[in-house]
Amino acid sequence: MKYHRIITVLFLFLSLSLYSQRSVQSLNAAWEFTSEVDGKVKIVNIPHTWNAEDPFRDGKEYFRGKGTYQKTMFAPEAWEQKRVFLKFEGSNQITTLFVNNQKIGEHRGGYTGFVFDISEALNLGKENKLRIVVDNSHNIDVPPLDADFNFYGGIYRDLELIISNPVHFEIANQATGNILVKTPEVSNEIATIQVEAKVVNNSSENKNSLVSIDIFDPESNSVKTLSKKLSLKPSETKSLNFEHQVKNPELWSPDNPQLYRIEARISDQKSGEVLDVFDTKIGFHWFEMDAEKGFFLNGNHIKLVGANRHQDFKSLGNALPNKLHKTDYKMIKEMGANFIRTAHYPQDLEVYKICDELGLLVWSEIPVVNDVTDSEAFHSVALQMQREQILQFFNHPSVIFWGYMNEIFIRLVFNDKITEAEKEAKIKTSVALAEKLEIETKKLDPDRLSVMALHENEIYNTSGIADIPDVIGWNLYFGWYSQGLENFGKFLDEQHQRYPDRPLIISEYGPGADIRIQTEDPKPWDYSEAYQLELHKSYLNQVLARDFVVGMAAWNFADFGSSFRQDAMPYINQKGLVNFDRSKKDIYHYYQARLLKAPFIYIAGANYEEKFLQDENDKVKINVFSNAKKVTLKVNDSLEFSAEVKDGLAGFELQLPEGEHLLKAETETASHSRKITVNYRSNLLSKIDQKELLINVGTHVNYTDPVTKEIWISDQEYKTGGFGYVGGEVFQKSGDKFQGTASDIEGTGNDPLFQTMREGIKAYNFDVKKGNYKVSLLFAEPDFNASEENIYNLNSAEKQQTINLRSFDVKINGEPVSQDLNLARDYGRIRAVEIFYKVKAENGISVEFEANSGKSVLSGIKLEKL
Ligand code: GCB
Repeated sequence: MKYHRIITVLFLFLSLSLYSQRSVQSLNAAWEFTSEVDGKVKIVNIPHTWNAEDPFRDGKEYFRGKGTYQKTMFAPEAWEQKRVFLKFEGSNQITTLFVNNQKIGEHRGGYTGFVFDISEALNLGKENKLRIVVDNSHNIDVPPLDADFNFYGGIYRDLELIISNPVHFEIANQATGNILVKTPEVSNEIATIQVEAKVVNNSSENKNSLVSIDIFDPESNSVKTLSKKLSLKPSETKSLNFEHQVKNPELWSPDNPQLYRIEARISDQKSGEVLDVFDTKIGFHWFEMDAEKGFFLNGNHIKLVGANRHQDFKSLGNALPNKLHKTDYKMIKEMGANFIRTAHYPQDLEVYKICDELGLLVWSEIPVVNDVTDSEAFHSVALQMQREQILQFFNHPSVIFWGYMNEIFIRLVFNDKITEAEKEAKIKTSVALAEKLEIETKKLDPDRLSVMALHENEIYNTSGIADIPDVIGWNLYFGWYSQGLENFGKFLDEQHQRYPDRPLIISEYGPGADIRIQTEDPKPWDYSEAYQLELHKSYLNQVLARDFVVGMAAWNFADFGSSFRQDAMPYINQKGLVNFDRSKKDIYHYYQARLLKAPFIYIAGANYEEKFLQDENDKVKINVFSNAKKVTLKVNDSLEFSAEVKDGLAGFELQLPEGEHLLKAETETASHSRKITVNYRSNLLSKIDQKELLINVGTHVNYTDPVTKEIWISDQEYKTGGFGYVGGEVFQKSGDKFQGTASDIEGTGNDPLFQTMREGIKAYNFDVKKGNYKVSLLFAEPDFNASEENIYNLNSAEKQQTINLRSFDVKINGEPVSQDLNLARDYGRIRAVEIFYKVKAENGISVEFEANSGKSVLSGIKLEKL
């Protein structure tokens, strides 16, 4: 008991002594939340968004409007001598704070932090009413106006209550309490530190204090203490500057991210009482950019290779606990990357901290994406965002680029209704804004590089906008939105030749990939993991072959939510190297093989363990990713093969009998195993008693249903004695995309299975033995263009709204089973329809399709023995 009391007293003493300085605590728990959606009161915790689900259910119709958070907070009398602040790390996108019904302030913009001083509005010794109204409606004066990601509304990052002494380092401004530490000159021998601290006196008395700066090295040894006396009049704020030169600094780099610590302190001159303490970590480095040779850090050349990262996560929207932010960046580092772009907005503070610690170089940018409003208000919010990101993340050595625009002309280029005059005006206001942002960036931070990302269009050159920043980022999608992987390198060479003084970086590239879709014969837009590998491998090689290309950032580290997308998985952009829940796609491991220095080996095909070969003469293709020169592959611990590794990949072609096989890939120092199962297509009908046969009609890819685990194998033409289609052709909505239709198929989660189909098909035959069978046919009426507004997908074929109703009869072995089957009329367009028929077969099964109008279609077929 006694012991317990001592602990309590000690605790009180400790917390009081801390409390006499600055107290920072979260104010995340238990807010009463209501939104305009239903007006119902819910109790929620921050981080919170009201859009965690609806963008994935309602697409573009997801709720954008107002949400209100309320709670009461008791303000003790002891706060009489204090200042009280609310610090928001991020709230999307216009946030208004009321305390006891008095409006304290409003903040515009959803991706940077901001602080409100609520001291004057509080009733001490009483409960106080806090009300925060957050609005994520489209607002023409707040960027982003339009983008390929969801604008999740809510207070989605931590909310802090800060209680400070009246004399403190400034908290309520755009830097949200950050003290700026500059390192203008760094070499191996010496590093200059300049600390700029603003000290505020919020009291009604003159205050004499001592401000000191302690510098600690990465091993926590004190390097230097600097101090200055400061006298402040009531309500006065003064800036203090300190400078010190550190000899033989331990430099920061991705391989060796050494961090120094600065502790800034204000104490009362007379009593010595500590009034405020602020801690920040810094790193020493210097860098240069050369349009011919690329990026140099601390005198060493570094090819920047990494990824872009969106901040949302499956089922959470953008309201992530800090742990998940950290996990993402750890995964990026473990992939071997040294570079990250926080596309398309500043991210959680935690992100910059973890990048400092892990050694990841950062391109941080503000969300001026796709379009600009020609208004003073829009320009000023954009400028404010840039100021906030620079001031808030200033000290982080990981940041090397400040970005301020992404594909700013893309809306313009795809808008055929815009007049020439309107176009000119748009270009003018965009260039004017870029110029202002450039000036502001350099004014605040002359030592870092400015950058913007462009899409593949001449308008960036002709408008002059590409001449404004230090570095140009190209978002290039050759092999996806435009054709030909090799055109990527050609485009870069041409740009470099025309603009030899312009440093170029590849700010985005990548195809959509869905782990349910597998093939050994990849084609653009089939969403297979194999095509993802082909594209990334080619881009990596083309960048590594060009010294003048500063680096590359894959689009995207993870799949992310995008309400207007109708890809293989509706409402999700699937260009991630990992899935929306961060489970890894194969390509993640390919990057490991290309980038890691530690021994690495991985047998590709985590989602492709069941193989369907033609027969015993056919071969299984196995890719092993490794950074060794040579790898061996053991099969069932008996056979052994070896192959050279080229571009991180060793390819094996194995002739294997049907059944399960254990593969073990080895180098001298690493190994990896995987089981595969081999099936021969030539035997599938004779084994129909044991296993049903499922065919993904109208496509060259296998599709795995993630729920039933059924594998729908790629289609084949009928040959006597086997199974397959007769007549018709692969349905492709647009010529160069092997995708079928891009629409969200209603009534199924297996969209890709229904999106691809064979049109004009005459029959599907199975040469099976006499018996009772069940034949299931899968259909979807594709003639409806739902992706019209997907500006990234548009091509002329897609623009045509073709709504042809089609009708056809289905017969099985000559017997009519469905007559005048009109999918649109009977089931609706873009809806998954599955019909099974029970069949008595005497001598094989032939499912025949006969069109009455338009062309027949078939998406899938399943044969089961009854
Ligand atoms: C881009 C955009 C990015 C999109 C990406 C895509 O160029 O900058 O926001 O998500 O393309 O996947 O189309």
